[in-house]
Amino acid sequence: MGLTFTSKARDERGTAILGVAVGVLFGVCFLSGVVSHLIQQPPAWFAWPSRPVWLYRWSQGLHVFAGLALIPVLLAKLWSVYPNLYRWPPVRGVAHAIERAAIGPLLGGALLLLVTGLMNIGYWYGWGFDFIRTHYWTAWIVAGAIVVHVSAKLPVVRRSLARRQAEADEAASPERRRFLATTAVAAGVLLLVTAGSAFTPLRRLAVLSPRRQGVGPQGLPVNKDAGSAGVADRLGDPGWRLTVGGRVARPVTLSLADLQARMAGSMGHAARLPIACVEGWSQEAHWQSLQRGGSSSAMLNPAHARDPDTLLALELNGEPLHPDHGFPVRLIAPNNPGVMQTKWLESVTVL
Ligand SMILES: Nc1nc2c(c(=O)[nH]1)N[C@H]1C(S)=C(S)[C@@H](COP(=O)(O)O)O[C@H]1N2
Ligand SMILES: [Mo]
Repeated sequence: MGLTFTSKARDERGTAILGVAVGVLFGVCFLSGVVSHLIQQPPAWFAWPSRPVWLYRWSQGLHVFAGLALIPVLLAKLWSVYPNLYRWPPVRGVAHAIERAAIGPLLGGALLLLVTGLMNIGYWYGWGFDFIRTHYWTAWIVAGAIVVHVSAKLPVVRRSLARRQAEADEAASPERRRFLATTAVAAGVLLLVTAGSAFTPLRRLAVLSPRRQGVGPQGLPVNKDAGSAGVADRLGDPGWRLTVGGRVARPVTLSLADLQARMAGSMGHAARLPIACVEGWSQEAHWQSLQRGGSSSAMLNPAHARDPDTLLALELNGEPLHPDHGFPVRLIAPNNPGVMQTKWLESVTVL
C-alpha cells in the first residue's frame, strides 16, 4: 500500500489515553442510560426512590454531558487509530479477527448513539425512527463490542501506560501532548457552552443548548407547548374537569374552581422541585398544589405515590401554571424524569 502516516501526534500511548477516556465516558453514559430506562419502564424487581430529589437530575445530566464530551474524544480516538485500517494483512489470526470484527459495531454503534442523542436534544426525528428503542439497543451492542475490544487491547494499554515507558514517551512526543490537550480543550469548550442548561452557574454560557435555564414562560423552559400538544383550545374551557377514579372510596370530578378552593384551604402544599428532562436540561422551581401525595397513576411508581412532595400542581413560582407548563394542573414529583411529569392532567387513577 502506498499510504504512509507520518504525524508524530499519533502513537500507542496517545491512543491508550484516549481509549481510557472513551471507556470512562461511555461507562457513565451506559449506566445512567440503563437507570433512566429502568425508571421509565420498570421491571418488577426495580424500585426507583423519590429521594434524594436531585438524583435523576444528576444522573441524566451526567448522561447527556458525558455523551457530548464523547464527540471530540471519540473523533480523536478514531483519528489516532485509522491508519491501522491500511495495515496489511488485515487479519492476523483468530484473536485478531475477533478484535477486528468488533470494530464495526463499536464504531458504527457509537456514532449512531451520538447522532441519535443529538437529534433527540434538538427534537429532530429525521427518519422517523423510534428514538428510545434505537438508542437503548444500540447501547447494549456497543457495550458488548467494547468488552471484546478492551479484552483484546488490554496488554497494549497496560504497556503504554506503564510508568517507565510513559516517562520515556512523554519526553519524546510534544506533538502528542498537544494533540491530547487540544482534544481535552474541545471537550471542555463543548461542555462550557451546553452544561448551563442544567448547571446554574454556567447558565449564561449555554448558547448551544436548545433549552436554557431561566428562558421560557414563568422563567422555566418548555419541552412541548400547549399549541403543539393540541390542547390549547381546551384550556380555557369552563367545562374542564379533573376526574379522580380507580381504587378510591368514591370517584370525584373536580372543576378548576374546586381545585383552587382546595389549594386555598388547608390541603395546600408547596415544594421546590426540579424538572429534569431526559435531554439533559433541568431547573428547579417552586410548585404549589391542591393536595399532598396520595395520588397515583399508571406512570407513578409506589415511592413517588407515597411521597408528600408528589404534587398535582396548580401554581408555578407563585402564579397559576402557564398554558405551556400544563395549565390547569400538572403532576410534579421528586426525583422523577421530566417525561413522567405529566402536564394538562385530565384524570388521575389510583391503582
Ligand atoms: N402532557 C404532556 N406532559 C408532558 C410532556 C408532554 O409532551 N405532554 N412532556 C414532558 C417532558 S419530556 C418534560 S421534560 C416536562 C417539561 O415540563 P415543562 O415543559 O413544563 O418545563 O414535561 C413533561 N410533561
Ligand atoms: Mo423531557
